[in-house]
Amino acid sequence: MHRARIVLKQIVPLKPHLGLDRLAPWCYPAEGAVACLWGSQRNQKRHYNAPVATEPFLNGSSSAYVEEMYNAWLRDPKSVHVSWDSFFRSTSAGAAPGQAYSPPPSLAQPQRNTVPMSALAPFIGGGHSSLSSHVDEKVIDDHLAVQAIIRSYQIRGHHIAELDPLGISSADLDEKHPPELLYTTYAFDRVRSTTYSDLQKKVDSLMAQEKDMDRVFKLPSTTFIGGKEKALPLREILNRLENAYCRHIGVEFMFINSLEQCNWIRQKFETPGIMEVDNEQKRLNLARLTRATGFEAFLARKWSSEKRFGLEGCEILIPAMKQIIDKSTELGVESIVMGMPHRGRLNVLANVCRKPLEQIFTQFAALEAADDGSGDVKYHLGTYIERLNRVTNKNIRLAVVANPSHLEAVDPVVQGKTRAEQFYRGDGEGKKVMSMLLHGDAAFCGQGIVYETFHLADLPDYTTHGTIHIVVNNQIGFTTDPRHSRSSPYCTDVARVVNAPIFHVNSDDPESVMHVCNVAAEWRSTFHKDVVVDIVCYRRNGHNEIDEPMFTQPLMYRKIRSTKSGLDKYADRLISEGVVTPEEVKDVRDKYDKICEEAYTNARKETHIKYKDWLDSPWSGFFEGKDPLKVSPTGLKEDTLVHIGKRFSSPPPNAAEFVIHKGLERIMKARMEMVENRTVDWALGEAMAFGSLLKEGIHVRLSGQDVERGTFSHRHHVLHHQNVDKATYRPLCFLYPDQAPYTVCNSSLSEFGVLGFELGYSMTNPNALVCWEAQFGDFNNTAQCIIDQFISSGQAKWVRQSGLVMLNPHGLEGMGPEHSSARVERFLQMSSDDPDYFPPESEEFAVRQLHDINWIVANCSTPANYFHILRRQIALPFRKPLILLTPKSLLRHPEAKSSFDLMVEGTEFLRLIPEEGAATQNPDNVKKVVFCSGKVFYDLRKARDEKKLSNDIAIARVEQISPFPFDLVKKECAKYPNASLVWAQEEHKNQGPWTYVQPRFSTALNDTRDIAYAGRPTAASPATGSKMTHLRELNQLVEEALAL
Ligand SMILES: Cc1ncc(C[n+]2csc(CCOP(=O)(O)OP(=O)(O)O)c2C)c(N)n1
Ligand SMILES: [Mg+2]
Repeated sequence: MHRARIVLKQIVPLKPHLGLDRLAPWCYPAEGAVACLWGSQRNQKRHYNAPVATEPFLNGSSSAYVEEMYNAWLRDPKSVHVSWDSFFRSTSAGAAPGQAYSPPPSLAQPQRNTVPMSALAPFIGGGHSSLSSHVDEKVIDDHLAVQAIIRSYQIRGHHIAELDPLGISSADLDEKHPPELLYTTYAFDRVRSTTYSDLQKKVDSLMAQEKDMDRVFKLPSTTFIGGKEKALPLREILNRLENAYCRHIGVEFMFINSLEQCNWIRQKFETPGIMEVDNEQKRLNLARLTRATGFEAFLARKWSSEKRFGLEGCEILIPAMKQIIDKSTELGVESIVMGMPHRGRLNVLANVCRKPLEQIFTQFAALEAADDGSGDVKYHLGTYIERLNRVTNKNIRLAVVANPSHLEAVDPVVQGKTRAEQFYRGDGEGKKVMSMLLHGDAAFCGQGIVYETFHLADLPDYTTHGTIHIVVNNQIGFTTDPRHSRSSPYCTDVARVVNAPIFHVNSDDPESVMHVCNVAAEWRSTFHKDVVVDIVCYRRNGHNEIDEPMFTQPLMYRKIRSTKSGLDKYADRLISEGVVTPEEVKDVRDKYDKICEEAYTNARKETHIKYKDWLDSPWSGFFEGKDPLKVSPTGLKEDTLVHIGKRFSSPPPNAAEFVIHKGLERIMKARMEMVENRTVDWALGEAMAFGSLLKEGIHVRLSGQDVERGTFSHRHHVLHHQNVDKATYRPLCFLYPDQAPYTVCNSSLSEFGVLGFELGYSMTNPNALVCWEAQFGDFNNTAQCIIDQFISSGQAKWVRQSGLVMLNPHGLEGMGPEHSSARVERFLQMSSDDPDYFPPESEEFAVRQLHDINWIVANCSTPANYFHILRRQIALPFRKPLILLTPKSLLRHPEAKSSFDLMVEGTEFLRLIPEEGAATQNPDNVKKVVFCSGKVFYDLRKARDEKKLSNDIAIARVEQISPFPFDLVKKECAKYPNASLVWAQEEHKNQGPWTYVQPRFSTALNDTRDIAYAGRPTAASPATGSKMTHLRELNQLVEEALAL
């Protein structure tokens, strides 16, 4: 009846509620929605004071019913059930309380832990005279109804939980009371009221007169509300259900398709007394809340006009995160990787990570940076801390991953980093390392990357074995009301796709918040699955501290202004409970304020800010003692090439019965022949790069859509037994007994999510080659945010390096506008090398350029060069992302093969492959030098040779486009002093490398010679959809390039 009172309290004043309906926020609640709340009044029962009322199984108003039975029995003992007959006989004969009732022999022995039907018979309302079939049916019906009510509370109780600390709107955007949560719906004796005035009149009498309320019902095994009791009166059942599901916690879990997991959750919320906490925990909550609140207040005082995206209105987030960390460490977690947006970030760094306050405060000063990079605003920076958890006395590592403004984009990065940490620690079940992701309500439901990230949750090569998500659900996104920012009832509905339980909780009830945090941590530790804590709160200020929220949310903010802070409410409560004194409360506040003041004084003494203080992934030991300009050799001993080549070309050793597809047998045979002929094609070159790194102890991971076989069926890193399901063999995992692990994994169909994940993976350990391959390069733009915000600019913003390799199949081959271009122009446009600056020529020219640039963009035309550039990623003394354009038709092109001679010791990656043919013999007579990159080289060379122009035209390949090989271009041009220069590309003029290379050629040549363009004209679309047009264009561009 608690619910009834609450609902009635809300509706009787008939005042407008804020935002009751998505389209008409000013509407009153629909009458029908509440009319069914109330059943009919029942006739008053006479009170009966017979001694039987002292029987322990009888209580309260059930004695009224007993009186009826008794009167009937007095009139005619046969008119009541034999059990009543026996009972009244015994009591009349003076049996002691508890001894009078004995079950009739006709009824079967009850099973353990069950309540026999006969035991319930005495409580059946309606004055039935025997346990007739009619009565049986009613008992059953009513029990079924009770079961249904219980189930309804479990399924839908959250809809009516009191989640909004402001009390003005419903977290599910629906003010209606679900009818299945009204016991009257279950027809114990249903008469519907229809009007509010009816309701008003009936309120008091209904409370007192609901007859069914005192009937006792056996509890089904799907509830834990009884504790040790197996049956309860309906009133108590409803009370306990209300307490479990409709107070300050709303639990969404009944969609989970595991009975075990549902029961686990029921138990965590239904067990009587489970939410009680001791005074020590209460004081800890208060202390933590005090620090969280004090931190924001301090910042507001010192820097009142600075944006900091404060946490006011959800300060409870800090104790909540700490509770999760405490519980998780207690359960064995040693490292937590966190991702979070702007809101409350500084507070998290200060009070969760315990980053020195001085470092945080220094960020508010306009100080010079002590190290390289352009830096980032303070509420984006990452951090990494190792410290003792004082509550559990265990060491814990906490990392907050730096992130851009782009909300939720950090999610997959966090997951990848977490997965990598688990991998390197051998933590195959995620017991030691876990991720925690924080979200804003609007972003959580609005950003598709959230969904893409969730879908990695259970994939064998991507799972982090459960993430704890926390939503700071302040019921607003910048200025937008949730009714206009989402179509789902809750902002958390996206989590349902992975069967994650969702705990909505009212931020103003710290103990409920801590309870759901404990349950979330236990859930993850038990089931290793995702879980969501949705803290329903408010935002005390505008979107940031200098924003005026009254422009757009006047009523909400009027309410907020008159709402006491969460800290004040909790402090008042604990004072009234006698847990703390007002002096203690003040003392804790003052102490923290003093800590802040001291740090503030120290921060003012700082002269520089240090970006390195904000590193989220320190690579201890990697940079120390290294010559920053020394690259290790990438060529290999021939023996190694042969060994890897043969292993890669062989079926499982000693497994004659492993049946390989006939087509694959042919491929393997051809590979073996290449090894014997000392040549490699693309796939073999790649395998040798991977295999040799594995041999050197470098973990290699290749991830992306269909990468195991390769989109173009060229790779085949996983052999499938043709007769045994899921029996596979990965040759590269079995090259050497002591090799590093190789992971090759087909990913979900997500670029944004998976590229972000691999980026995160690459951040954990520099001694790994992490590659992501796009199905076609064209699709990388759905991950544009990861490319722009993290890969191209991550080091500059966050002093964080990554050696991630992006493989982007690229080439205009007549496959239409979406299967042709990886949009190399975009990558090049974001390259940070200066087109007008020719760095000093020296031995270290190449490595210095690599050191200084933000990433490397290359289009290799030979397998040997591909092999070297992959190996060079690890040979470098630092890490840079590598954007590779990779071939399609070249994968099988008979000329696109390399000899071992180009891969053995002493060989290296060629940034530019000069002309090597006839033209070099008489360079003064060469009329034209054609520069190009990638596959078009083969078209140009073929046409040139067919035209017999090999003496007249030299063709040079720019393999590393960025950083631009100024030195080698200059040299190649100088070789042919009388030649005209042309850049030939297959991409359209406004695309491809042209706009990048043109000014750099001028710089390389000191503006002494011009370079012309030969290629497709400008276009809006990357490629034609017509095969014929494609061929005509190709022909034209080749003709133009070779024209003399
Ligand atoms: C991808 C993206 N789009 C838009 C923005 C601009 N923006 C910054 S905060 C914000 C509102 C976020 O609302 P919510 O997720 O509820 O977080 P809150 O600020 O309420 O904590 C928006 C739209 C952004 N940062 N990122
Ligand atoms: Mg919000």
